[in-house]
Amino acid sequence: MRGLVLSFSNQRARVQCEDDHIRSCTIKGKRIRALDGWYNALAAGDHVAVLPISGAEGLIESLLPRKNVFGRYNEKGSADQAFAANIDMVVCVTSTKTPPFRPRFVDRVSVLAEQCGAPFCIVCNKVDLGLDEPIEERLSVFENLGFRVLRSSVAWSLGVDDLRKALLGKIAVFVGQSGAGKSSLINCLIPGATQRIGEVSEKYDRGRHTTTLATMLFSPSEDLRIIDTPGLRMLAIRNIGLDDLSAYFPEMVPLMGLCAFGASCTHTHESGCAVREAVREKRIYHDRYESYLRIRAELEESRQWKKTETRKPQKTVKYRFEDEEW
Ligand SMILES: Nc1nc2c(ncn2[C@@H]2O[C@H](COP(=O)(O)OP(=O)(O)O)[C@@H](O)[C@H]2O)c(=O)[nH]1
Ligand SMILES: [Mg+2]
Ligand SMILES: [Zn+2]
Repeated sequence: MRGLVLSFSNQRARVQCEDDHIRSCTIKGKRIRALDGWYNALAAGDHVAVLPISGAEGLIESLLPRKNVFGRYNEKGSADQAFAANIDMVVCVTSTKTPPFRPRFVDRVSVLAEQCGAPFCIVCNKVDLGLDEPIEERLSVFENLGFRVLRSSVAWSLGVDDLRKALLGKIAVFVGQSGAGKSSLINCLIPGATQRIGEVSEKYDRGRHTTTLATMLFSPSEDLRIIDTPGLRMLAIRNIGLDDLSAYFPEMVPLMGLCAFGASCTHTHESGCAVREAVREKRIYHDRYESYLRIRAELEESRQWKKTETRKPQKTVKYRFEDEEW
C-alpha cells in the first residue's frame, strides 16, 4: 500500500499509510537504491510503497518518483541532504530580532527554493520586537522579486491567518535560523501540533537546537501540512554549476545573454557586464549581488577540491550565523 513519510531518522520512518494507520517502518534490504549517494535515505514528504506488518509497523519496499526535493549540501557528510520531498512551497521563517534578521541567509534559501522549483515565501516573524527600516527595505526587495512576504508575530497573533491562507491545501517546508519561531508558528497554525518551543539563548542570541529532525505535521482535516526542520546554522550550496548560478537569481535572468562576453561572463569583474551595470544603476539590489558573489566563490572553491581530487582542505570558508560577515 502507499504511504507518506512523515519523518525519517536512524533508518526508521514514520509513515502515514493509505489505511490511515501511522506505521513505524524500516527499509527492506536496508537501502533504497535510487537514493544511494544521498546523505539520508528518505525525507519527509516522500511517497513510498509499504508492506504492512501490523497496524503499527511496516516495511518500505520502494520509493515512488519524487516531484521535487528541497535540501542542502551536508558538509559533514559530504553529500546532498534532502529535508523534504514533493513540496508545494518553501517558507523561510526569519525574525526581526533575537535572532537578528539575516538577509543573505534568506538569499541562500531563495536559491535552494529556485533549485527545488517550489514557490518561495518569506515570513518575517517577531514584528512585535520592532521592524526596522533596513529590514523593511530588504523585505520590499524580496517582494519586488515576486516572492511572497508575510509579517507575523506569534506574541500578538498577527499575520497567522494570512499564513494559514497561503498554506491551505499545500505541503510546505519551514526553514530558518534556530529561534526564529518556526515551531511557535506551527503550533498556532496546527492546533495540537505541540512542537517544542526553544528558549532563545541569551548568550548567543539564538535558539537552542530543539527540533532534531524534519517532521511533517498536519491538521486534523489535513488541509495544512507543514514540514518543520531543524534550525539551520549553515546552508552550503554545492550542486549548482558555476555558470548556472545566475539562473537562480530571478533579477539576473532577464539579463542573460546581454553581457559583452556573452555566456562566458561570470558577472564578477568583466567590463560590459549587464549584471554589474544593473547593480551600478540600482536595478539589482547590491546586497543580493553580494550574495551571488559569495555563493559563486564558494562553488568555485568546492570545484577546486574536486578538480585536484585532494581531500577537503582543513580550513575552508565557513558561512556561519555566528559570523558577522554572513
Ligand atoms: N517576541 C516574540 N517571540 C517569539 C515569537 N515567536 C516565537 N517567539 C519566541 O522565540 C523563541 C524561539 O521560538 P521557536 O518557535 O522555538 O523557534 P524555532 O527554533 O524557529 O522553532 C521562543 O522563546 C518563542 O517563545 C514572536 O512572534 N514574538
Ligand atoms: Mg523549532
Ligand atoms: Zn555579466
